[in-house]
Amino acid sequence: MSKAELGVGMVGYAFMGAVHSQAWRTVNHVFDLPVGVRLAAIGGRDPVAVKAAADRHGWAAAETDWRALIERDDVAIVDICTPGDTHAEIAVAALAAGKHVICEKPLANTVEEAVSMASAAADDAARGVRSMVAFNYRRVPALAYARALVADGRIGTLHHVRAAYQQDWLVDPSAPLTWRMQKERAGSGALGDIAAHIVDAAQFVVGDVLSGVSGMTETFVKSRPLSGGSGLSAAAGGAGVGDVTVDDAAVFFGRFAQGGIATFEATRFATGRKNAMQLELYGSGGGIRFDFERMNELQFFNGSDPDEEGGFRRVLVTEASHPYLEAWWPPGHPLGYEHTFTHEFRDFLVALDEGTDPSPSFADGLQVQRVLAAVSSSAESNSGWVEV
Ligand code: 4PW
Repeated sequence: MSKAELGVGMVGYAFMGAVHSQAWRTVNHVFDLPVGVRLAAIGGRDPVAVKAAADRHGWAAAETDWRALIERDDVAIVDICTPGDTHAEIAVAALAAGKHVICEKPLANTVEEAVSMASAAADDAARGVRSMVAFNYRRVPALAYARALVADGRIGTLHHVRAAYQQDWLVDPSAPLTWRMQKERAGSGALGDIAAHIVDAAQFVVGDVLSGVSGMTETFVKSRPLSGGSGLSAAAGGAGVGDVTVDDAAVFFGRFAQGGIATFEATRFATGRKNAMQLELYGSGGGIRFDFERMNELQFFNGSDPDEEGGFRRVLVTEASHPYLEAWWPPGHPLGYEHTFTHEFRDFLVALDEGTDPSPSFADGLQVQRVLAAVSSSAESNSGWVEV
């Protein structure tokens, strides 16, 4: 008997749209899943560009109105890859239409929007409509394995977390102003775009949530050209220069609810760093270090090793027994960024089939949003500690 097939309708076709397309195309060819997917329709406002994206990425149809896309009978899953200012409206409408929803991070631009999304998701989960926020770095096998090590007590009682997400694509002051630098579209800058990832990853690996934070943010370049650039750096459009209305960098520290303290650094001005996402954990019995630039490895210090043989050891996370890797290549054959999205969709489809809530839920996305808002509030008012 052929397996059930769910149609996906994806809104957005730029960087994230391309990455998600690849993962939707791949997921059923890698994992043996009880449910299949079909790339039913892709949505975007520009008719020529969205048709080109449909052809390039393998979507059966293109829509220029997201409302028409979510109403389609052949769409059962709505995948939101648009800037943050549209997330709440699309997600709430899609859930109301009975469609399962995956939404890119950060969940929304404000806590209020995230509350409306989490509450719609909770109501709709009761009638079997599922939702998930797309924190893909959770699905790096090494980070999923790090979580298992922590849960197994392999580093003992947690004392310290150090998290950093460093990029440098804005260090050139002539780099154009993109939607990611406009508060009304993106909500915030490095904070929502990349600190959101390390907050989620740290909480995921630790298995706890931040209870309070204190932070500061900085905008190093206050205005930028409105034209030029391409890809991630494509300008928002217009003539002359426009104001940067978000943070270029954010640094903050926080405390976990069950103990342990953490520092976070998110920046687009770390010259020479392209996409360095790092997480370190130190406990009473050991330590773990991860760097996305070596995403197939963990550094693990086992405190019970004899002193003479101590030191961080390189663990190659490429065994079939590591998370997600039973479906991929033989040991020693590494994965990349795009595979984290394949894993994300695998987990989503498994949850749909089992009738369980996928993780991270919109409620989890809301909790991250509250952390980001607390950092903003601390930074803007220069007020120090803010409870989450
Ligand atoms: O989600 C993140 C993006 O918004 C990404 O993983 C990297 O940082 C690449 O672009 C931004």
